[in-house]
Amino acid sequence: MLTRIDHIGIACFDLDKTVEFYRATYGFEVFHSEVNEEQGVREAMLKINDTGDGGASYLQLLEPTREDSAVGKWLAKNGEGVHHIAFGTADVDADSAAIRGKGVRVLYDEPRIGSMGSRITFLHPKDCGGVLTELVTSARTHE
Ligand code: CMX
Ligand code: CO
Repeated sequence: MLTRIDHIGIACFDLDKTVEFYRATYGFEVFHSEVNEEQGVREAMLKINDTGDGGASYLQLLEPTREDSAVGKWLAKNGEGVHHIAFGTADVDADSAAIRGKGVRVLYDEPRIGSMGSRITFLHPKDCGGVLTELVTSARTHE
């Protein structure tokens, strides 16, 4: 069951500058940062609030590490902006299987590793009304 908005993914050209914008404008601080080479991103997670399911909601600021990555290609085409939304679930395997059964393309056969050791998969934006949609099980839930 999907129980929270886990994060909103925002693509940017300059992560440090974007982190500073969110700090100076809203007072949001970096909760966690990492490079995910498989996804081709350098990212910062800004925690916004805890959620009723024991998880939390974040903004995920994303800078591409290479031009041919998903975020690099998207930025070249669209410029900076909202890249994807992510729903949190205690069981990404069960939810992605159920959603695949409804005819929505799930991009990975097996969930991959996302922010903070989470397990993630994506739904094709063309099957979701133009919204790239991620499903996340946080490390706290699956460890
Ligand atoms: N939101 C909405 N539509 C998108 C999109 C996005 N983020 N990215 C691509 N599209 C659309 C394109 O506009 C294009 O549409 P048109 O054919 O109408 O022009 C179509 O999808 C195909 O796009 P593309 O540029 O040719 O890109 P690809 O097909 O190579 O890749 C996708 C698209 C979704 C398969 C790829 O971006 C992907 O695998 N994404 C999942 C991984 C990811 O995004 N990782 C970064 C975040 C990591 C994290 O969150 O931790
Ligand atoms: Co994400």
